Amino acid sequence: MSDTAAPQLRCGSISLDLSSPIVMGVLNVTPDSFSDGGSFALQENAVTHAGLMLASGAKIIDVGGESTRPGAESVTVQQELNRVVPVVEMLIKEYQCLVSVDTSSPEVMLAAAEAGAVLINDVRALQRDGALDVVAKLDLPVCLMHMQGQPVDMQSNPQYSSITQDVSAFFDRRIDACLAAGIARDRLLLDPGFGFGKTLAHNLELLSHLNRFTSYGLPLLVGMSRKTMIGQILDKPVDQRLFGSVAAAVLAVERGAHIVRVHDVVETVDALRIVEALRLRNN
Ligand code: 8Y4
Repeated sequence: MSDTAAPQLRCGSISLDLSSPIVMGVLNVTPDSFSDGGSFALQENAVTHAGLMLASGAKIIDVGGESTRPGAESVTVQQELNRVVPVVEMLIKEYQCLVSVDTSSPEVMLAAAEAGAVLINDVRALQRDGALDVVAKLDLPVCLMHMQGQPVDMQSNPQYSSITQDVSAFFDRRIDACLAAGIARDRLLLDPGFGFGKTLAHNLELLSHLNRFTSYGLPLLVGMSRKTMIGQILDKPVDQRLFGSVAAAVLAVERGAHIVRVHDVVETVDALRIVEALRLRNN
């Protein structure tokens, strides 16, 4: 197997250069209460926030309408469509930016792609009925993320014989399933899924050995921003995890991550520019 990912990722008509680290900005369109996410105010707000992230150096905006936080309840496909599709449309119209859609529903993948999304980010790695076929037809890049269990119960008692081996075996199975469904290998990205059915020890082992996953020769995406693992190490609530999250992003890129999914774009972009300066100096 090759040890270097393709330096370019084809996303629709745009080619993303992965030879330096890419920041993906998180755009949640999940209302906390009172509305179903279809409200115009919430959508306007989301678009403004995306504009700030793009101006700060985010190269991709990841739009999600399903909360996959530990213990989160599931949403209907219609709720997800109402939340995600108008925002994708507005982002393309306003900024002509690269939009990724964070979804596991084939209906949402299709509708978001029609609205202009060029990357599918699926925390369930195309395991829902119909998802493989839709992505094969769309011919868009797709991120295959590892998760043990489902969001509602994934943190109850995560267990592995060896986390890196288990995650690799999962990647092997999902890559095979994608190829069998007619998805080209150069459409795939991999993500070990920090926090998705993992204890702190599991997450640290994954981060420590992240470079093992570069042997697939596929782009690696990671998300640790503000997550519980950062909170556990720092013993701090979600609004005080900025510096820890930035450190985690730096460590991940040092270990081979190509794309980092983050909330705090300015800070992460600056930190990664330092990493990049040293990398260029040493090459
Ligand atoms: C505070 C902040 C507490 C964030 C929890 C969270 C990933 C992902 C998520 C990831 C990829 C989250 C959609 C979870 N995490 N997609 N999505 N990789 N590819 N939780 O790690 O941010 S949502």
